[in-house]
Amino acid sequence: MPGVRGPSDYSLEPPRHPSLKINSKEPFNAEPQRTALVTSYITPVDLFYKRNHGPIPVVDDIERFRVSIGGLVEKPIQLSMDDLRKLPKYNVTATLQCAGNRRTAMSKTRTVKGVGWDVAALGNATWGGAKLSDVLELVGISKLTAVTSLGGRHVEFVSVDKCKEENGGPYKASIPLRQATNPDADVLLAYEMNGEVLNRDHGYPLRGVVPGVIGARSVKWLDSINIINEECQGFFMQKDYKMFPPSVNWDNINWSTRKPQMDFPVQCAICSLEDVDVAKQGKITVSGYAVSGGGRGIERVDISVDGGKTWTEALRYQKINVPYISDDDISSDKWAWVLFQADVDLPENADIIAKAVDTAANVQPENVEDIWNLRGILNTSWHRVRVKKALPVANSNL
Ligand SMILES: Nc1nc2c(c(=O)[nH]1)N[C@H]1C(S)=C(S)[C@@H](COP(=O)(O)O)O[C@H]1N2
Ligand SMILES: [Mo]
Repeated sequence: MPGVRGPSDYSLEPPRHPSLKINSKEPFNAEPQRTALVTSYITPVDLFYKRNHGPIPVVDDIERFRVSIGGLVEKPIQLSMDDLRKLPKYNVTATLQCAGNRRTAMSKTRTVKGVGWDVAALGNATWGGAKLSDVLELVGISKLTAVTSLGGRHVEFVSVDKCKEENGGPYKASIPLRQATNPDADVLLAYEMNGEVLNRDHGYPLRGVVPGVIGARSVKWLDSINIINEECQGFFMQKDYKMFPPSVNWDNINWSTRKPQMDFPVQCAICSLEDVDVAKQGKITVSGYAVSGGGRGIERVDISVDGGKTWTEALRYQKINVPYISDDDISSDKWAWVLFQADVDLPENADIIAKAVDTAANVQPENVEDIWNLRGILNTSWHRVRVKKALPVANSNL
Protein backbone atom coordinates (compact mmCIF):
# COMPACT_ATOMS: atom_id res chain seq x y z
CA MET A 1 0.00 0.00 0.00
CA PRO A 2 1.34 3.44 -0.83
CA GLY A 3 2.69 5.59 1.97
CA VAL A 4 3.00 3.05 4.79
CA ARG A 5 5.15 -0.06 5.24
CA GLY A 6 5.95 -2.70 7.83
CA PRO A 7 9.67 -2.97 8.64
CA SER A 8 11.16 -6.42 9.14
CA ASP A 9 13.33 -5.50 12.12
CA TYR A 10 13.11 -3.42 15.29
CA SER A 11 15.48 -0.58 14.37
CA LEU A 12 12.70 1.98 13.81
CA GLU A 13 10.64 1.64 16.99
CA PRO A 14 9.13 4.85 18.44
CA PRO A 15 10.18 6.26 21.84
CA ARG A 16 8.15 5.06 24.85
CA HIS A 17 7.43 6.22 28.38
CA PRO A 18 10.09 4.95 30.82
CA SER A 19 7.54 3.95 33.49
CA LEU A 20 5.93 1.25 31.33
CA LYS A 21 6.44 -2.32 32.50
CA ILE A 22 7.86 -4.20 29.53
CA ASN A 23 6.48 -7.73 29.19
CA SER A 24 8.28 -8.38 25.90
CA LYS A 25 10.71 -6.09 24.09
CA GLU A 26 10.51 -7.38 20.50
CA PRO A 27 7.67 -7.25 19.62
CA PHE A 28 7.03 -4.45 22.10
CA ASN A 29 4.44 -5.36 24.73
CA ALA A 30 4.08 -3.16 27.78
CA GLU A 31 1.57 -1.95 30.35
CA PRO A 32 1.53 0.91 32.86
CA GLN A 33 1.89 0.50 36.62
CA ARG A 34 -1.44 -0.43 38.23
CA THR A 35 -1.58 2.67 40.35
CA ALA A 36 -0.90 4.98 37.39
CA LEU A 37 -3.72 3.39 35.41
CA VAL A 38 -6.53 4.69 37.63
CA THR A 39 -5.23 8.18 38.26
CA SER A 40 -7.23 9.44 35.27
CA TYR A 41 -10.51 8.40 33.67
CA ILE A 42 -9.05 8.84 30.18
CA THR A 43 -5.78 6.92 29.91
CA PRO A 44 -2.98 9.15 28.60
CA VAL A 45 -1.60 7.87 25.29
CA ASP A 46 1.94 7.34 26.61
CA LEU A 47 0.64 5.18 29.49
CA PHE A 48 -1.84 3.20 27.36
CA TYR A 49 -0.81 -0.47 27.09
CA LYS A 50 0.93 -1.42 23.85
CA ARG A 51 0.31 -4.82 22.31
CA ASN A 52 2.17 -5.72 19.12
CA HIS A 53 3.04 -8.81 17.11
CA GLY A 54 5.79 -7.31 14.97
CA PRO A 55 7.84 -4.14 14.37
CA ILE A 56 5.89 -0.85 14.33
CA PRO A 57 5.05 0.25 10.76
CA VAL A 58 6.47 3.44 9.27
CA VAL A 59 4.58 6.08 7.28
CA ASP A 60 6.88 7.43 4.58
CA ASP A 61 4.39 9.72 2.91
CA ILE A 62 1.01 10.47 4.47
CA GLU A 63 -0.12 12.26 1.28
CA ARG A 64 0.21 9.02 -0.66
CA PHE A 65 -1.52 6.90 2.00
CA ARG A 66 -4.70 5.15 0.85
CA VAL A 67 -6.85 2.55 2.55
CA SER A 68 -8.59 0.29 0.06
CA ILE A 69 -12.13 -1.01 0.49
CA GLY A 70 -12.64 -4.09 -1.66
CA GLY A 71 -13.50 -7.75 -1.77
CA LEU A 72 -17.13 -8.63 -2.52
CA VAL A 73 -18.16 -5.15 -3.65
CA GLU A 74 -19.21 -3.90 -7.08
CA LYS A 75 -16.80 -0.95 -7.11
CA PRO A 76 -13.73 -1.09 -4.85
CA ILE A 77 -12.45 2.31 -3.70
CA GLN A 78 -9.34 3.82 -2.15
CA LEU A 79 -9.61 6.53 0.47
CA SER A 80 -6.99 9.07 1.49
CA MET A 81 -6.82 10.54 4.98
CA ASP A 82 -8.49 13.68 3.57
CA ASP A 83 -11.36 11.58 2.20
CA LEU A 84 -11.85 10.02 5.63
CA ARG A 85 -11.71 13.37 7.41
CA LYS A 86 -14.48 14.69 5.15
CA LEU A 87 -16.90 12.08 6.49
CA PRO A 88 -18.80 12.91 9.71
CA LYS A 89 -16.38 12.63 12.62
CA TYR A 90 -17.32 10.73 15.77
CA ASN A 91 -15.62 10.69 19.15
CA VAL A 92 -16.25 7.44 20.99
CA THR A 93 -14.89 6.80 24.46
CA ALA A 94 -14.17 3.08 24.60
CA THR A 95 -12.04 0.79 26.73
CA LEU A 96 -9.71 -1.39 24.74
CA GLN A 97 -8.77 -4.54 26.63
CA CYS A 98 -6.37 -7.25 25.54
CA ALA A 99 -7.81 -10.74 25.93
CA GLY A 100 -4.55 -11.59 27.71
CA ASN A 101 -5.10 -9.07 30.50
CA ARG A 102 -4.34 -10.78 33.88
CA ARG A 103 -2.70 -13.75 32.13
CA THR A 104 0.21 -13.92 34.59
CA ALA A 105 -2.23 -14.73 37.42
CA MET A 106 -3.85 -17.46 35.33
CA SER A 107 -0.47 -19.01 34.51
CA LYS A 108 0.20 -19.43 38.25
CA THR A 109 -2.43 -22.17 38.49
CA ARG A 110 -1.21 -24.00 35.38
CA THR A 111 1.17 -22.96 32.60
CA VAL A 112 -0.36 -21.12 29.65
CA LYS A 113 1.11 -19.93 26.36
CA GLY A 114 1.33 -16.19 25.76
CA VAL A 115 2.85 -12.90 26.90
CA GLY A 116 2.42 -12.34 30.66
CA TRP A 117 0.31 -9.38 31.74
CA ASP A 118 -0.63 -7.97 35.12
CA VAL A 119 -3.97 -6.12 35.42
CA ALA A 120 -3.20 -3.14 33.18
CA ALA A 121 -3.44 -4.57 29.63
CA LEU A 122 -6.30 -2.20 28.99
CA GLY A 123 -6.95 1.50 28.70
CA ASN A 124 -9.78 3.93 28.19
CA ALA A 125 -9.44 6.42 25.34
CA THR A 126 -11.55 8.76 23.27
CA TRP A 127 -11.15 7.58 19.71
CA GLY A 128 -11.88 10.01 16.88
CA GLY A 129 -12.64 8.99 13.33
CA ALA A 130 -15.18 7.99 10.71
CA LYS A 131 -17.81 5.37 11.35
CA LEU A 132 -17.22 2.16 9.43
CA SER A 133 -20.96 2.10 8.65
CA ASP A 134 -20.57 5.44 6.80
CA VAL A 135 -17.48 4.23 4.94
CA LEU A 136 -19.22 1.05 3.78
CA GLU A 137 -22.03 3.13 2.30
CA LEU A 138 -19.42 4.53 -0.10
CA VAL A 139 -19.09 1.05 -1.63
CA GLY A 140 -22.84 0.60 -1.80
CA ILE A 141 -23.50 -1.33 1.42
CA SER A 142 -26.44 0.13 3.33
CA LYS A 143 -26.72 0.51 7.08
CA LEU A 144 -27.83 -2.64 8.97
CA THR A 145 -26.87 -5.14 6.28
CA ALA A 146 -26.16 -8.71 7.40
CA VAL A 147 -25.41 -10.14 3.97
CA THR A 148 -24.84 -8.41 0.63
CA SER A 149 -26.15 -9.51 -2.78
CA LEU A 150 -22.63 -10.75 -3.55
CA GLY A 151 -22.66 -12.91 -0.40
CA GLY A 152 -20.54 -10.68 1.82
CA ARG A 153 -21.08 -11.41 5.54
CA HIS A 154 -17.85 -10.29 7.20
CA VAL A 155 -15.57 -7.28 7.13
CA GLU A 156 -11.87 -8.05 7.23
CA PHE A 157 -9.25 -5.57 8.41
CA VAL A 158 -5.75 -6.11 7.03
CA SER A 159 -2.64 -4.35 8.34
CA VAL A 160 0.92 -3.93 7.00
CA ASP A 161 2.94 -5.17 9.99
CA LYS A 162 5.02 -8.31 9.62
CA CYS A 163 4.02 -10.97 12.17
CA LYS A 164 5.85 -14.24 12.68
CA GLU A 165 2.56 -15.99 13.49
CA GLU A 166 1.47 -15.11 9.94
CA ASN A 167 4.86 -16.26 8.54
CA GLY A 168 5.90 -12.66 8.01
CA GLY A 169 2.50 -11.59 6.72
CA PRO A 170 0.30 -8.85 8.14
CA TYR A 171 -1.98 -8.93 11.17
CA LYS A 172 -5.65 -9.30 10.24
CA ALA A 173 -9.06 -9.90 11.79
CA SER A 174 -12.72 -9.64 10.86
CA ILE A 175 -16.06 -8.69 12.37
CA PRO A 176 -19.58 -9.56 11.16
CA LEU A 177 -20.98 -7.23 8.48
CA ARG A 178 -24.09 -6.80 10.66
CA GLN A 179 -21.95 -5.14 13.34
CA ALA A 180 -19.84 -3.17 10.86
CA THR A 181 -22.91 -1.60 9.24
CA ASN A 182 -24.71 -0.88 12.53
CA PRO A 183 -24.14 2.79 13.39
CA ASP A 184 -25.00 2.05 17.04
CA ALA A 185 -22.12 -0.44 17.28
CA ASP A 186 -19.81 2.61 16.93
CA VAL A 187 -17.13 0.75 14.98
CA LEU A 188 -14.62 3.40 13.94
CA LEU A 189 -11.84 3.90 11.48
CA ALA A 190 -9.94 6.01 13.95
CA TYR A 191 -7.27 8.59 13.18
CA GLU A 192 -7.26 10.29 16.59
CA MET A 193 -6.73 9.10 20.16
CA ASN A 194 -7.58 11.48 23.01
CA GLY A 195 -7.86 14.40 20.59
CA GLU A 196 -4.39 13.94 19.11
CA VAL A 197 -3.30 12.33 15.87
CA LEU A 198 -3.00 8.59 16.52
CA ASN A 199 0.65 7.79 17.30
CA ARG A 200 2.72 5.05 15.70
CA ASP A 201 2.38 2.55 18.55
CA HIS A 202 -1.42 2.76 18.41
CA GLY A 203 -1.87 2.48 14.64
CA TYR A 204 -0.88 5.69 12.83
CA PRO A 205 -2.29 6.68 10.43
CA LEU A 206 -5.49 4.61 10.70
CA ARG A 207 -6.85 1.80 12.88
CA GLY A 208 -10.09 -0.01 13.49
CA VAL A 209 -11.73 0.41 16.89
CA VAL A 210 -14.37 -2.19 17.70
CA PRO A 211 -15.93 -1.16 21.03
CA GLY A 212 -16.90 -3.84 23.55
CA VAL A 213 -14.82 -6.49 21.78
CA ILE A 214 -11.38 -7.90 22.74
CA GLY A 215 -8.53 -5.65 21.57
CA ALA A 216 -7.35 -8.24 19.04
CA ARG A 217 -10.11 -7.22 16.60
CA SER A 218 -9.16 -3.52 16.59
CA VAL A 219 -6.57 -3.77 13.83
CA LYS A 220 -3.84 -1.10 13.77
CA TRP A 221 -2.11 0.40 10.68
CA LEU A 222 -4.98 -0.43 8.35
CA ASP A 223 -4.07 -1.18 4.77
CA SER A 224 -7.23 -2.70 3.37
CA ILE A 225 -10.76 -3.52 4.38
CA ASN A 226 -12.33 -6.46 2.56
CA ILE A 227 -15.89 -7.64 2.36
CA ILE A 228 -15.66 -11.43 2.54
CA ASN A 229 -18.14 -14.30 2.71
CA GLU A 230 -16.68 -16.20 5.64
CA GLU A 231 -14.80 -14.98 8.66
CA CYS A 232 -11.13 -14.06 8.24
CA GLN A 233 -8.92 -17.15 8.11
CA GLY A 234 -5.88 -15.41 9.63
CA PHE A 235 -3.91 -16.87 12.53
CA PHE A 236 -5.26 -14.43 15.13
CA MET A 237 -8.86 -15.34 14.28
CA GLN A 238 -8.47 -19.10 13.80
CA LYS A 239 -5.45 -20.25 15.84
CA ASP A 240 -5.40 -17.79 18.71
CA TYR A 241 -7.82 -15.72 20.83
CA LYS A 242 -10.32 -18.52 21.19
CA MET A 243 -11.66 -19.62 24.55
CA PHE A 244 -11.22 -23.33 25.34
CA PRO A 245 -12.46 -25.33 28.33
CA PRO A 246 -9.97 -26.34 31.07
CA SER A 247 -9.83 -29.92 29.69
CA VAL A 248 -8.25 -28.87 26.40
CA ASN A 249 -4.45 -28.91 26.25
CA TRP A 250 -1.86 -28.68 23.45
CA ASP A 251 -2.12 -32.44 22.72
CA ASN A 252 -5.85 -32.57 22.09
CA ILE A 253 -6.64 -29.07 20.80
CA ASN A 254 -8.89 -28.78 17.75
CA TRP A 255 -9.05 -25.10 16.85
CA SER A 256 -12.00 -25.45 14.51
CA THR A 257 -14.34 -26.46 17.36
CA ARG A 258 -14.46 -22.91 18.75
CA LYS A 259 -15.41 -19.51 17.42
CA PRO A 260 -13.05 -16.53 17.60
CA GLN A 261 -13.63 -14.61 20.82
CA MET A 262 -15.41 -11.29 20.19
CA ASP A 263 -17.17 -9.52 23.15
CA PHE A 264 -15.24 -9.59 26.39
CA PRO A 265 -16.94 -10.58 29.68
CA VAL A 266 -17.35 -8.50 32.82
CA GLN A 267 -14.00 -7.63 34.41
CA CYS A 268 -12.60 -5.57 37.26
CA ALA A 269 -9.35 -5.09 39.13
CA ILE A 270 -8.07 -3.25 42.16
CA CYS A 271 -5.31 -0.89 41.09
CA SER A 272 -4.58 1.16 44.21
CA LEU A 273 -2.65 -1.73 45.76
CA GLU A 274 0.03 -4.10 44.56
CA ASP A 275 0.02 -7.65 45.89
CA VAL A 276 1.47 -7.68 49.38
CA ASP A 277 1.34 -4.00 49.97
CA VAL A 278 1.87 -2.97 53.54
CA ALA A 279 -1.01 -0.89 54.83
CA LYS A 280 -1.71 0.74 58.15
CA GLN A 281 -4.51 -0.79 60.13
CA GLY A 282 -7.78 1.06 59.97
CA LYS A 283 -9.52 2.57 57.00
CA ILE A 284 -8.01 2.35 53.56
CA THR A 285 -9.30 3.44 50.19
CA VAL A 286 -9.53 0.77 47.51
CA SER A 287 -9.84 1.87 43.90
CA GLY A 288 -9.74 0.30 40.48
CA TYR A 289 -11.60 -0.18 37.22
CA ALA A 290 -14.60 -2.26 36.07
CA VAL A 291 -15.71 -2.83 32.50
CA SER A 292 -17.87 -5.18 30.47
CA GLY A 293 -18.08 -5.98 26.78
CA GLY A 294 -20.93 -5.71 24.29
CA GLY A 295 -21.96 -2.25 25.52
CA ARG A 296 -23.10 -3.56 28.89
CA GLY A 297 -22.63 -1.08 31.71
CA ILE A 298 -21.40 -1.83 35.21
CA GLU A 299 -24.26 -2.33 37.62
CA ARG A 300 -22.22 -2.84 40.77
CA VAL A 301 -18.74 -3.40 42.16
CA ASP A 302 -18.52 -5.39 45.39
CA ILE A 303 -15.56 -5.28 47.77
CA SER A 304 -14.78 -7.83 50.48
CA VAL A 305 -12.05 -7.82 53.12
CA ASP A 306 -13.01 -11.19 54.65
CA GLY A 307 -12.45 -13.58 51.77
CA GLY A 308 -15.88 -13.05 50.23
CA LYS A 309 -18.08 -13.68 53.29
CA THR A 310 -19.39 -10.12 53.36
CA TRP A 311 -19.34 -7.40 50.73
CA THR A 312 -19.69 -3.65 50.54
CA GLU A 313 -20.61 -1.78 47.42
CA ALA A 314 -18.07 0.59 45.91
CA LEU A 315 -18.84 3.99 44.46
CA ARG A 316 -18.65 4.06 40.65
CA TYR A 317 -17.89 7.04 38.46
CA GLN A 318 -17.18 8.01 34.87
CA LYS A 319 -17.28 11.78 35.26
CA ILE A 320 -16.55 13.71 38.42
CA ASN A 321 -19.78 15.11 39.94
CA VAL A 322 -22.03 13.36 37.41
CA PRO A 323 -23.80 10.33 38.87
CA TYR A 324 -23.05 7.19 36.88
CA ILE A 325 -26.16 5.43 35.57
CA SER A 326 -25.54 1.92 34.29
CA ASP A 327 -27.80 2.25 31.32
CA ASP A 328 -27.46 2.58 27.59
CA ASP A 329 -28.32 6.25 27.66
CA ILE A 330 -26.56 9.47 26.88
CA SER A 331 -25.34 9.99 30.44
CA SER A 332 -23.14 6.89 30.37
CA ASP A 333 -20.31 5.93 28.09
CA LYS A 334 -21.52 2.43 27.40
CA TRP A 335 -18.27 1.21 25.84
CA ALA A 336 -16.11 2.71 28.57
CA TRP A 337 -14.95 1.50 31.94
CA VAL A 338 -16.09 2.89 35.27
CA LEU A 339 -13.61 3.63 38.01
CA PHE A 340 -14.57 2.57 41.50
CA GLN A 341 -13.64 3.54 44.99
CA ALA A 342 -14.48 2.19 48.44
CA ASP A 343 -13.30 2.95 51.97
CA VAL A 344 -12.91 -0.25 53.91
CA ASP A 345 -11.86 -1.20 57.43
CA LEU A 346 -8.81 -3.35 57.09
CA PRO A 347 -8.42 -6.33 59.40
CA GLU A 348 -5.05 -8.02 59.91
CA ASN A 349 -3.42 -9.59 56.84
CA ALA A 350 -6.45 -9.46 54.61
CA ASP A 351 -7.15 -10.46 51.09
CA ILE A 352 -9.05 -7.58 49.55
CA ILE A 353 -11.39 -8.85 46.83
CA ALA A 354 -13.26 -7.01 44.10
CA LYS A 355 -15.92 -8.41 41.79
CA ALA A 356 -18.12 -6.59 39.31
CA VAL A 357 -21.63 -7.19 38.02
CA ASP A 358 -22.74 -5.89 34.61
CA THR A 359 -26.18 -4.68 33.47
CA ALA A 360 -27.08 -8.19 32.28
CA ALA A 361 -26.32 -9.38 35.86
CA ASN A 362 -23.26 -11.28 34.65
CA VAL A 363 -20.86 -11.73 37.58
CA GLN A 364 -17.15 -12.51 37.55
CA PRO A 365 -16.29 -16.13 38.42
CA GLU A 366 -14.75 -16.70 41.83
CA ASN A 367 -11.82 -18.90 40.90
CA VAL A 368 -9.32 -18.71 38.07
CA GLU A 369 -9.09 -22.54 37.99
CA ASP A 370 -12.66 -22.77 36.70
CA ILE A 371 -11.90 -20.64 33.64
CA TRP A 372 -8.31 -21.75 33.05
CA ASN A 373 -7.58 -22.16 29.33
CA LEU A 374 -4.36 -23.04 27.55
CA ARG A 375 -3.96 -19.64 25.87
CA GLY A 376 -4.51 -17.85 29.15
CA ILE A 377 -7.17 -15.50 27.86
CA LEU A 378 -9.98 -13.73 29.66
CA ASN A 379 -8.91 -14.14 33.24
CA THR A 380 -11.88 -12.37 34.77
CA SER A 381 -11.85 -14.17 38.12
CA TRP A 382 -12.42 -12.16 41.32
CA HIS A 383 -9.45 -9.88 41.76
CA ARG A 384 -7.60 -10.39 45.04
CA VAL A 385 -4.77 -8.40 46.53
CA ARG A 386 -2.99 -9.49 49.68
CA VAL A 387 -2.37 -6.69 52.12
CA LYS A 388 -0.24 -6.89 55.21
CA LYS A 389 -0.71 -4.83 58.31
CA ALA A 390 2.15 -2.45 59.02
CA LEU A 391 4.14 -3.22 62.17
CA PRO A 392 3.48 -0.72 64.92
CA VAL A 393 6.18 1.93 64.95
CA ALA A 394 7.59 2.47 68.44
CA ASN A 395 8.76 5.99 67.83
CA SER A 396 6.61 7.70 65.25
CA ASN A 397 8.64 10.93 65.11
CA LEU A 398 11.04 9.44 62.62
N1 LIG B 1 -1.87 -4.55 13.03
C1 LIG B 1 -2.01 -4.99 14.28
N2 LIG B 1 -3.14 -4.70 14.94
C2 LIG B 1 -3.31 -5.12 16.21
C3 LIG B 1 -2.32 -5.90 16.86
C4 LIG B 1 -1.13 -6.18 16.14
O1 LIG B 1 -0.20 -6.83 16.64
N3 LIG B 1 -1.01 -5.71 14.85
N4 LIG B 1 -2.54 -6.36 18.15
C5 LIG B 1 -3.94 -6.46 18.56
C6 LIG B 1 -4.13 -6.73 19.97
S1 LIG B 1 -3.96 -8.34 20.46
C7 LIG B 1 -4.53 -5.75 20.84
S2 LIG B 1 -4.90 -6.14 22.45
C8 LIG B 1 -4.64 -4.34 20.42
C9 LIG B 1 -3.72 -3.46 21.24
O2 LIG B 1 -3.85 -2.13 20.87
P1 LIG B 1 -2.88 -1.03 21.47
O3 LIG B 1 -1.47 -1.47 21.25
O4 LIG B 1 -3.23 0.23 20.76
O5 LIG B 1 -3.17 -0.93 22.93
O6 LIG B 1 -4.31 -4.17 19.06
C10 LIG B 1 -4.71 -5.20 18.20
N5 LIG B 1 -4.44 -4.79 16.85
MO1 LIG C 1 -4.60 -8.51 22.69
